[in-house]
Amino acid sequence: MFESILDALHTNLKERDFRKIELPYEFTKYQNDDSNYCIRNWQFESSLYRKWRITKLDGGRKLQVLNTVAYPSFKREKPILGVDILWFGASQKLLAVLDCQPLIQNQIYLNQYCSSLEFIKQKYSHFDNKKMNNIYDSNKYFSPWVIICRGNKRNLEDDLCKVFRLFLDEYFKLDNIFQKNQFMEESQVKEKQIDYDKYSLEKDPADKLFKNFFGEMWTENFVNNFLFTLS
Ligand code: BLA
Repeated sequence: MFESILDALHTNLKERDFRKIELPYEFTKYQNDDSNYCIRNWQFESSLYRKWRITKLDGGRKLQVLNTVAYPSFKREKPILGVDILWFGASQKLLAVLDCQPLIQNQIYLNQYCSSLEFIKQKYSHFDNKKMNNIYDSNKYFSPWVIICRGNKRNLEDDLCKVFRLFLDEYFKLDNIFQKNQFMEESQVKEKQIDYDKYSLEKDPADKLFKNFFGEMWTENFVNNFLFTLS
């Protein structure tokens, strides 16, 4: 599942001269003992992005996940791209979260870097769910325009890929429009990206899943050396 999204992302990164980073074999592809769960990961970098990571978790009919995070270079104050898409087979429920994750909550910064997501939410009203549960703080590294869909198979099949493509376009557009920092110094950007990884490590509900599927040791290594390297 989510192959078309993964293809769109890979194509975009290739066109924009991203370099693929070779990962340790245990991150490239890893399966649990009875092969019910298989995780694959990719990492890229470019002159503008210090790290772009992609994770695809295939749990057959039970669970499908696509997660991707883009960290711009420390020289750039641009938001982090954050995407978490989950399909729960048993309940036939989709959870999709896409955001230009702001480094600071300054109103002018938010308007400048995140507000372009508004038109996507207007166009695809099922993706205009504003409610976050209690895992993350909606005022920390989330924008007021975070795209959230708590949906069904129809949203998955009809809209998800279109929403993802529009979202990616908007995120890349920021590279052309805002080439100079206006709000932050390099050292502050670095500080915020470190804090983002620490915060995400603390909050990410995926940890429990991974430990169940792939064991404690593999998960510790994966979380510290792939997902949240700066933590
Ligand atoms: C929720 N993400 C979740 C949940 C799980 C994952 C199990 C809880 C689902 C539920 O509510 O039942 C799973 N997250 C994963 C997996 C990975 C992962 C498997 O990172 C693999 C790497 N999460 C992110 C990013 C964003 C994000 C980058 O990793 C930002 C867009 C958001 N995930 C996010 C949000 C929720 C969520 C907002 C809902 C929780 C809430 O409402 O507070």
